[in-house]
Amino acid sequence: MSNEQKTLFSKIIDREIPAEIVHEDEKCIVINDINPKAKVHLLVIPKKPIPTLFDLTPEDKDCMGHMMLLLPQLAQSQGLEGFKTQINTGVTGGQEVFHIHVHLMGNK
Ligand code: DGP
Repeated sequence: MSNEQKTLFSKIIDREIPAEIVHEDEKCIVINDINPKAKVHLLVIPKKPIPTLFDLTPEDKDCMGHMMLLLPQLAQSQGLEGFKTQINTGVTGGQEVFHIHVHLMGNK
């Protein structure tokens, strides 16, 4: 993939753009949102650059399940007793970066 075609989040995954990385494993990366809407505002991002939830295929089940299981672990490691999640989907769904990401937001 050429650099112009890469998503912002793929550039962060490839360390071409800096970000505060909270967690990384073989399937996903977790960063602090640059414009936090809560005391803790993380973005959980699959390494595969899937544009939106509409583009998911059965082969993505494992990765998406992995990200769901990671959410409560991340929240606990951030000292949160509760949290909100959000996945904006499509322009009319408020999505700005077309590489799936789960917002994890919480206040202590
Ligand atoms: P969404 O609207 O769901 O596509 O959210 C995109 C989020 O990405 C938004 O909350 C701000 C965040 N964001 C945008 N650019 C950057 C960046 O360069 N670094 C980081 N860490 N977050 C970013």
